[in-house]
Amino acid sequence: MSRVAIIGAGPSGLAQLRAFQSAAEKGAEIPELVCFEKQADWGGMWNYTWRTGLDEHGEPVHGSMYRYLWSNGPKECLEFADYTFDEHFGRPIGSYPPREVLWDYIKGRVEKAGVRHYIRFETAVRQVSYDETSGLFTVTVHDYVADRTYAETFDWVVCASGHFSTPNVPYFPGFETFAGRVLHAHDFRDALEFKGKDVLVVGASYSAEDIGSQCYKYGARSVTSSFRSAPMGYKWPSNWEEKPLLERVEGHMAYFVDGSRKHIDAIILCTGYKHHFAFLGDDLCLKTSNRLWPLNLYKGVFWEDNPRMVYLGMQDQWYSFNMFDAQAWYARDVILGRIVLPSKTEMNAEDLAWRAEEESLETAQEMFEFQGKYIQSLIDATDYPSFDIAAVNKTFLEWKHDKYEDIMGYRNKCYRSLMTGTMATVHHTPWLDALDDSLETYLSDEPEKRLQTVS
Ligand code: FAD
Ligand code: NA7
Repeated sequence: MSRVAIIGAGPSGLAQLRAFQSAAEKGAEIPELVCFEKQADWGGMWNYTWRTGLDEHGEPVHGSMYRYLWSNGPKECLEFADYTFDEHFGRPIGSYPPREVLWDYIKGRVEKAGVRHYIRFETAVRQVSYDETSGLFTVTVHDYVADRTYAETFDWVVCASGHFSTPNVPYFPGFETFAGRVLHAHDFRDALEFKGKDVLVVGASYSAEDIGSQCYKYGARSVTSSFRSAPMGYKWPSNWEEKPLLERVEGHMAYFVDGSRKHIDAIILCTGYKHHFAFLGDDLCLKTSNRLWPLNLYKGVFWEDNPRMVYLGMQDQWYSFNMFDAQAWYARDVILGRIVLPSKTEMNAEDLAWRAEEESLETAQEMFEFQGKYIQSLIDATDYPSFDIAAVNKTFLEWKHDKYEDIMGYRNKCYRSLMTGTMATVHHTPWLDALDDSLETYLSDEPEKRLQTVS
């Protein structure tokens, strides 16, 4: 029997386990699966940790999520086609659930599928190498529970280790003597730390927008966001100012390239992440920036130099959970021999055609439509339940519009499920007033009482 190693039990790795389990449920013979997960529990990024820096075993902390994080897009755009929100919660909920609620949903599907026994927790992958002669991969891991390093061989490796954990940290002159705290978004955990402070966020994408909004919501005195290419351009609250790129800092003063300056207590670098695979050598290692079409991956999944090396979830993400599913189902069918891969030349030609199209995209709408088209091409080839991708694109468009209308209020909006037709319900407390992000409070019927610490 062939053996498949899956690296990581986040949404992508779990999608791979669920894809195989669903085939087995329908009578298929599946390979032996071993999923290595360095954390003690599943859910990847959605499994919150208070830790920063190194974890309890000395491994780099994977988590970049922070307290009070609510979904940054409508849940209707990420819904699993084979396990709906209705099925999980048994009733409609809001469109922008907090992290813990989404984690619960992710767990619900894999608990139902019964795939936990495939996972070796607290086991970090140290090295993956490929032997041309045997055609096998050797995966070397460290089992922290037994404090033992061992190696096993596999026919396929599925790398689902995520790409939002290794921070991209630029340097600005004066950082070494800045009078406040400098941190990257990866290490941000609790906005209350910045209550009453003048906060500078550097960057102009999701993390800058959301971490700045968190700081505003939990009582920062002011928020300044500094962009390199273009401002985010939302209608910010009066104590939020967008500035061009930071030039340098001196004491508590930040200087910007337009010559302006501002008093700052803390700097949060929301400057993105690096695709980083410490366990891979150059022959197997994906090297890319965060973009919609990384090169050398046929179907966005198969490493063209050695297609038995599979990558899931490596694209920049408009779509997330259901895209990982589409990829995992496709990869499963290749591994099961149901789909045969074309020649390397053909794979590469298709890859380059997607890249050329990606490079022609200009607007956000074109970008999520591109990703939707890609997902459609994958699900058309497998038995993953089909869903209305054009309608998901429409929901993305409304979401973009809602954000430009009201950046601090868009999370109060509701959308219809594209899987079940169920309309989301208005949450009992508007997002800006909802300070407790626990599952219990979110799912209760009572409007929230304000957190003692903030009032
Ligand atoms: P991850 O969730 O990162 O999981 C990878 C897993 O691999 C982890 O469990 C990790 O421990 C494990 N791993 C890594 N290296 C090793 C190793 N060497 N050995 C063993 N195991 C290893 N997406 C949305 O759809 N909506 C959102 O609102 C949203 N918000 C986000 C907010 C933040 C702050 C961040 C950082 C991301 C957000 N995302 C959001 C994107 C998020 O990354 C995806 O939703 C999803 O978690 C990606 O799944 P993944 O399995 O590919 O990677
Ligand atoms: P992104 O989306 O990759 O964005 C990174 C941002 O950081 C982007 O605005 C970049 O500016 C900016 N950046 C990168 N390097 C620099 C330097 N040197 N100076 C100034 N600005 C810089 O990462 P995010 O963390 O926002 O989002 C990642 C995921 O986390 C996402 O999926 C969310 O769901 C949560 P640019 O526009 O390139 O000029």
